Amino acid sequence: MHGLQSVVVSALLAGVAFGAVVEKKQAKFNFKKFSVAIRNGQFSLDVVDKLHEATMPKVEAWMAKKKSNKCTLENAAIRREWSDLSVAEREDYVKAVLCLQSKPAKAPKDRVPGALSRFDDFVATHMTTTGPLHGPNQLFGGHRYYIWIYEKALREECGYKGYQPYINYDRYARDPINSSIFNGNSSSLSGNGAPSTYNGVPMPYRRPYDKIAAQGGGGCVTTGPFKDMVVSLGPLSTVLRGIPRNPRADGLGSNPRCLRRDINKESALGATANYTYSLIMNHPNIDDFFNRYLGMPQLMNDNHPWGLHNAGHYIVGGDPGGDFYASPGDPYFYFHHGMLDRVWWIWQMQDPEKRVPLIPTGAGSGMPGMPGMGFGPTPVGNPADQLIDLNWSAPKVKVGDVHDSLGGLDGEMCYIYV
Ligand SMILES: *[C@@H]1O[C@H](CO)[C@@H](O)[C@H](O)[C@H]1NC(C)=O
Ligand SMILES: *[C@@H]1O[C@H](CO)[C@@H](O)[C@H](O)[C@H]1NC(C)=O
Ligand SMILES: *[C@@H]1O[C@H](CO)[C@@H](O)[C@H](O)[C@H]1NC(C)=O
Ligand SMILES: *[C@@H]1O[C@H](CO)[C@@H](O)[C@H](O)[C@H]1NC(C)=O
Ligand SMILES: [Cu+2]
Repeated sequence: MHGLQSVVVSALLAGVAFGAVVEKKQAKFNFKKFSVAIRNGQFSLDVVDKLHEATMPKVEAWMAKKKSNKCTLENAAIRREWSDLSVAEREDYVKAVLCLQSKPAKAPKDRVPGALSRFDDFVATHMTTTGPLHGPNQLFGGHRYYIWIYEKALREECGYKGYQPYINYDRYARDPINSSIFNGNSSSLSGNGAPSTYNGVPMPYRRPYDKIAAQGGGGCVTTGPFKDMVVSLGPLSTVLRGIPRNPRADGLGSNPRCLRRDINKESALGATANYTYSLIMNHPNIDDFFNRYLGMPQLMNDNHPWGLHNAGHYIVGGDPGGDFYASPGDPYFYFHHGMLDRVWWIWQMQDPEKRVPLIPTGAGSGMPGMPGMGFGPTPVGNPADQLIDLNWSAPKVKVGDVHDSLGGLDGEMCYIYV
């Protein structure tokens, strides 16, 4: 089912008045009307949401002009913000993730004995491809493809009818623990970890704030749908102490343990809408945008100078969420990278013709915000032809083929954010 249609159906099930759109679904795309119909009225539009809306005419003009394939705005899938889903839709999403966690792994057993489920296949893939996937050429496109493949698995293997939700950090930054995403009830992604002696995350070279202080969690998650989840792969570069070591040096052995988190408001406050807006609008150069996204150069005399990527990761931190290699082992990962993908998309759409093909080079990145972050192998030849290799999880694709979320992969990749 196509995006607009499936949202129409689920919005109807959720009791949202949506008749006009049902009748006119073949008519010209009307983002404004559409977005109003599916938003959670509890949240007003933040400055990035407003920018997003204001950008849609550029998207429409570009789609009308570019050589079309089968992807159109009318049939594009729609990725929505978590709180814009109804409670029933949130539960459907959670059910699909639990389903993926219950299906047998496809990763080769001899190479990845620690992959216990289809969900773990994705974690393992991220671990075996961490280097190239985080090089400047692939960080954006590689993660776009990775999330898209995960979304496909939820839909095709677990019957999920929606699309991958994203987290608009700004909605939760002031009280993440009490939010629809982390309050620990049945329609959340589970809650905080139990108290522990966790110290927080060093954020070197930022002064005077060079650490995301722990906020009291760090132990096992005890509430919500993922409280009994078995984390098996890793750790490889954990921010927590006292995690049992993986039996294999590459972290791919089986190491069953609980999901640990420190839901962290101090981290989240580095991802409020004003930071995101500034990231998008004040960095027209692709390398500057890439660097700021990763928190480089390090901000001085700023209360929350982490950079959007770090800030979003350490809202949960913990294990494996705070592990550079194994972080997709916390189901939250896909919400965070969904938002990052939305941010990149809004950045691209400020000038689609020019910006869609742009690939960061890594120039001027200075000290990395996380170990290895932003530093993959130097590409040989045209970076757009570099292959994104997700091992057993997906066919290899060229970086340049996933830069357009509205028509990449010959039109197979076709989605927008609302
Ligand atoms: C969550 O909300 C409750 C009551 O609404 C409040 O007492 C508590 O302090 C809040 N928790 C946090 C971490 O802000
Ligand atoms: C869980 O929390 C969310 C956010 O506060 C709320 O909308 C929902 O009704 C709660 N209950 C259930 C069963 O999900
Ligand atoms: C965002 O707003 C906060 C709170 O007002 C402020 O401390 C911070 O410096 C702002 N950040 C940016 C990038 O404007
Ligand atoms: C996965 O892909 C990476 C990147 O191409 C490659 O280096 C690695 O050997 C592959 N690993 C496995 C287990 O196939
Ligand atoms: Cu990653």
